[in-house]
Amino acid sequence: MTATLQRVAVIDSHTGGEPTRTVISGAPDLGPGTVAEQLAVFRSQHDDFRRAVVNEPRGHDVMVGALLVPPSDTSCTAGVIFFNNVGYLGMCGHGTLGVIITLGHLGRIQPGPLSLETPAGVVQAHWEGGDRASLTNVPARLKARDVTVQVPGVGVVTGDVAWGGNWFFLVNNHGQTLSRENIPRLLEVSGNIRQAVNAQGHPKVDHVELFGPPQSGGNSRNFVLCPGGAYDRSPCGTGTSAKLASLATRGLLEPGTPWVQESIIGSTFTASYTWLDRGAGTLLPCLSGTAHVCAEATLLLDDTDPFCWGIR
Ligand code: PYC
Repeated sequence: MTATLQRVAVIDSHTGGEPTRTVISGAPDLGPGTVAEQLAVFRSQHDDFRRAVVNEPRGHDVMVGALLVPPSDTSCTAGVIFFNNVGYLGMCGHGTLGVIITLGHLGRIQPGPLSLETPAGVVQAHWEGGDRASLTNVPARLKARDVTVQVPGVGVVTGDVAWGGNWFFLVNNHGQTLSRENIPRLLEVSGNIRQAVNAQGHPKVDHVELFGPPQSGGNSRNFVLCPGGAYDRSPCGTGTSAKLASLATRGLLEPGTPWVQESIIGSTFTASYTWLDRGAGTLLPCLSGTAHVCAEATLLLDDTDPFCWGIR
């Protein structure tokens, strides 16, 4: 059989330890339209490409993909669609920082402001030059506070359902130690919590965020379970945004006051917010952090390879 070899140029980066694989060229044409419309085409017609880029044997469960696409909003530098081992993300904070540092590495942007169109809306960002960037996320809000769930193997847990570009369940009273040694147990507990909260019929929670005391000078440490079962090595940009919504709505954090969120491996994002509509409880989170480019590669997609489209 003659192989059809598709070449896909990617740049890998990590943001506080969490990987982003930015697809530069070689992706399917998703046609015209908004980035949300292009995502619909990606999802319905090219899901095999998503699997090939982020899943084994070329990727792994932690990898988040970022496909650069033409923006429909001409004020934007680029459109970007985020995806992972099991599907698509409306928005991704660490991934946005990774894409900005990648665009800088490619010489496609200069230090200063830029806008990116995502399926969840336009994100304003700023590249400081070097490894530091910031972004103003899509509006965040607290949807339901003090939701109580009975979790098998854990007991009664109370948390908030909040939107930060993805849906989160935010938990303080989980009774677990947030340490790297305890990660297998944290994965089990957060997985059980997600199952229990989703059985209650809230907006489908795709991420669970457990909070504990800071360990390296921040305001709080977190552990974030991602949709495909991996944990976020970064403090999770959309998760930190959801946390701001919870704190702000409870009157525990004033607008403009910095909140330093530590990840389970000790990397940090510094975040703050302004109210978008105080009455409606919507706010604009602003996040800053660092990302580093760590590889330039060409993926080879050989359609005679039985595992060409990923193992999953
Ligand atoms: O930073 O928003 C984020 C994120 C979502 C999933 C992994 N990272």
